Amino acid sequence: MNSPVDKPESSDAVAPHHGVKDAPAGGQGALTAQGVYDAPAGGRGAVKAAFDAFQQQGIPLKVVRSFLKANKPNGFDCPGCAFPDRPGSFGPDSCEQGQKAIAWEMTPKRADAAFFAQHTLTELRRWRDRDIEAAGRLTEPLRYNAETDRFEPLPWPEALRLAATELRLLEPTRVAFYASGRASNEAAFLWQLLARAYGSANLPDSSNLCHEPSGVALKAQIGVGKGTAQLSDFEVADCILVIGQNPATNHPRFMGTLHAASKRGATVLALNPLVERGFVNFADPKSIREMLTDRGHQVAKRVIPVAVGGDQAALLAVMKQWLEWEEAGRVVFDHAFIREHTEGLEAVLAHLRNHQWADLEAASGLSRTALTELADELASARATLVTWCMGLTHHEHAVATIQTLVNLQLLRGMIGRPGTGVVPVRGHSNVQGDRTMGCTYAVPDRWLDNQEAALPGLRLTRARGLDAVGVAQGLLNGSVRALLSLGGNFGVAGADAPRVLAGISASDFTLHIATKPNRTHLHPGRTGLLLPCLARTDLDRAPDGRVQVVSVEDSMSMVHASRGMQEPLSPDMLGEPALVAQLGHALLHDGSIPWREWAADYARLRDVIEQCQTGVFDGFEHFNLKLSHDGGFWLPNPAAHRQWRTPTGRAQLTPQALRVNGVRERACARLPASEHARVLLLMTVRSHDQFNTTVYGQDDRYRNVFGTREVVFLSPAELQRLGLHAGQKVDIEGLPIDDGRTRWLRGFELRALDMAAGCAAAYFPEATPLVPLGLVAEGARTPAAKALPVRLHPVA
Ligand SMILES: Nc1nc2c(c(=O)[nH]1)N[C@H]1C(S)=C(S)[C@@H](COP(=O)(O)OP(=O)(O)OC[C@H]3O[C@@H](n4cnc5c(=O)[nH]c(N)nc54)[C@H](O)[C@@H]3O)O[C@H]1N2
Ligand SMILES: Nc1nc2c(c(=O)[nH]1)N[C@H]1C(S)=C(S)[C@@H](COP(=O)(O)OP(=O)(O)OC[C@H]3O[C@@H](n4cnc5c(=O)[nH]c(N)nc54)[C@H](O)[C@@H]3O)O[C@H]1N2
Ligand SMILES: [Mo]
Repeated sequence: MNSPVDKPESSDAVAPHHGVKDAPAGGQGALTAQGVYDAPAGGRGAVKAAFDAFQQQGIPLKVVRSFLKANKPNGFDCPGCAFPDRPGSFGPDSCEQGQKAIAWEMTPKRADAAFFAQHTLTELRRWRDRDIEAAGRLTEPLRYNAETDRFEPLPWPEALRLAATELRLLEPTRVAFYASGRASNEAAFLWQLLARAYGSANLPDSSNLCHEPSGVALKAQIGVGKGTAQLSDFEVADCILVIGQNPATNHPRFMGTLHAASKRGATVLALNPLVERGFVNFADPKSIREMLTDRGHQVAKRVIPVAVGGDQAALLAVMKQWLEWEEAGRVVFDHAFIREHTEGLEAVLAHLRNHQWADLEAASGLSRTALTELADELASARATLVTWCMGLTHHEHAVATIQTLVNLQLLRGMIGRPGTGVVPVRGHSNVQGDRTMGCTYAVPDRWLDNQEAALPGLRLTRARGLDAVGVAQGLLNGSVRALLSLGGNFGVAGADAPRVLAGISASDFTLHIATKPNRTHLHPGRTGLLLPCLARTDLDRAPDGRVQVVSVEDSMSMVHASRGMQEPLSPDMLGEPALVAQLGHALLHDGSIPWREWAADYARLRDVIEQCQTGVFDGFEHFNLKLSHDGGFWLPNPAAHRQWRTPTGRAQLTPQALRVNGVRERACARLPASEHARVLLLMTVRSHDQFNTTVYGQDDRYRNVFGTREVVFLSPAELQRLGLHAGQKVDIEGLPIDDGRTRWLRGFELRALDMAAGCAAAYFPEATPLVPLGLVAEGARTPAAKALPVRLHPVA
């Protein structure tokens, strides 16, 4: 028996890497004498940081030419974000962040049997997340040995046999198959087929933790849960509203698009509690002049410092203002569009009339003047595009906010013509494709029928499975007995990390398919397997030596091929589709599924995927042929053509009540009134040196943080109001809300940052122990990790 819990479960959840510090490193040529990074976002600093990343991994510069291939025809899809490629662009169409992801993946370092022979899991669990992953690539199958407390190598056939044996002993409905959004379409298709043919529909995915509310909101209103615009729309929009998103760090290629838009005179507006540097000062690494001068450009005309969770109020205020103007004779709405394409107008207007300006101002944290200015800016635009990311989805009222946003676009006919649209900017490079491949806990019957028709003899479970929160809860209460994962870091990426990790350790079986070790892997179940796979940059060869190609779908529904280029570090690293197929063959070989033929030739698998997509997602006809086209092909989005696949065939204007941060009220209800003013809403955000739970370094240069991640940001005014000062150490008390549990992070350092009142920010994943498992977006169950009620206590 392995110890189910590292640390006794207590209210004192402290980040395991607590207190360790790195020296500042990388990308900070522009530090002033006061240690302030005052260069623009992007620019020379970005180029330097990218090269540093390769150097730190010990990757020779000649390999760096490889990134010239990222996001190019015949190359690999960048393993970073899901922002689309610039077709026909010259030079590397990858960014600092993409290059960090590539360098991190192409590293020659190995977390092999020799590495694991040196370190027990008990020891490794004390390492920081960064150091665990920095050990290098997994190169051989490993099994946990509880007696030695180590991962030890075993041959592939044994690993597969063991997995099959364990799974046969378990009740399928108690087994979960998690997928992170990096898997290719082919691997994702096989993953969901494996799970459902085995009898489990428990297919949680990283989307559950990410853009689930966007999909839910869009599907209900416009009939499709995906964004409606393409990259070309950004070239003709005259207004781009970016909400709850930090593209300079998380989608730098989008920054280039915004930069170009603002240079040609389009208005870029950012709605964000944090004045992110990219919006106010950004130099495009592709602009020779800006690189020579290292001078940036103000990309956003305005950063509107909305209160955390106050976006819906701000959007309602805009529409209320529009309505008042309409009633006074200024035409703002697109009446023809509303008549022809939508329903629900009257109810929406009735709600708008009822909202009180004072309530909207208070909830949005914005003055009437700021709200009116925003309303005017949007009312004057001819073509408005709206994009958003986690600042909208990680809230209890995320779905309501996004639906309010869709209402706003519908009122002015801003969906389905050039330069307009609603665009949830996805996170992982293939998170959208994984969903298209049915890798989720609930799918249309047609999808299942098609698979059974394509594969005679096959029977798939028809159940609706558990989502990510459901699986985490199941691991805590013991009803979920096994966790299998295709990438990701389930125990750390979800809520309540320390408790969920303990739940994973207490399970019967864990199997992780991964490129690098991470904290979740260090919590094996009674039987624990860790299986190495190839990454995007690696050459994936079929048994006959041919190079295999996989496919991915970006955030704007372009499907294209990805072909690795680096010789794998070890022959024991398998392509993800081949690995999942081998697992399928070991577990289910009744002949209905030609697992091994597919493993040997992904093109044959794509022919079946094409068949299965009939009547599910349009655009997969001649899949293999279209994949060979440069740049791939677009999956048509009916809403982009003003076809609404809703039950009535019309786009839905849905009335929205004003939603305030209920979580703050619930936390305050347990405190004396005198304490209410001390309650802040903490958002967990990404630094510039990480990809989700993969932490590349300890710097966040745009926010002037070097050598640490254990910081809490507050506005200078809030610091003063609370009698605190920058540099001071505090304990963060995550206030009990629904489960009565207090959560703590100890010894974080206060930092001042230009941001809205009433909120604080700390980094994900360090702050994940503060996220209560039950605190989720209504209707989508995404952890509400951007509004955690906290109090700060100075450390003596
Ligand atoms: N380099 C790099 N690229 C990435 C990732 C990465 O970690 N590193 N992660 C990928 C993934 S999976 C995703 S989902 C995306 C994430 O991309 P983002 O959503 O940009 O990432 P976050 O850091 O979570 O940033 C959230 C932003 O929302 C703002 N915000 C927080 N609360 C609110 C609010 O209530 N209202 C508004 N209007 N804004 C708010 C924060 O100030 C911050 O600017 O990036 C993807 N790309
Ligand atoms: N508090 C808080 N929590 C959050 C968020 C937040 O903003 N705040 N953001 C949420 C969001 S938006 C997301 S998307 C999730 C992310 O959640 P996950 O997707 O579960 O986490 P990642 O950190 O992206 O996973 C990294 C691991 O994936 C593995 N990996 C990397 N590349 C590959 C590959 O090509 N193949 C395979 N098989 N494995 C690979 C490596 O082992 C690496 O350690 O986290 C969520 N959690
Ligand atoms: Mo994400």
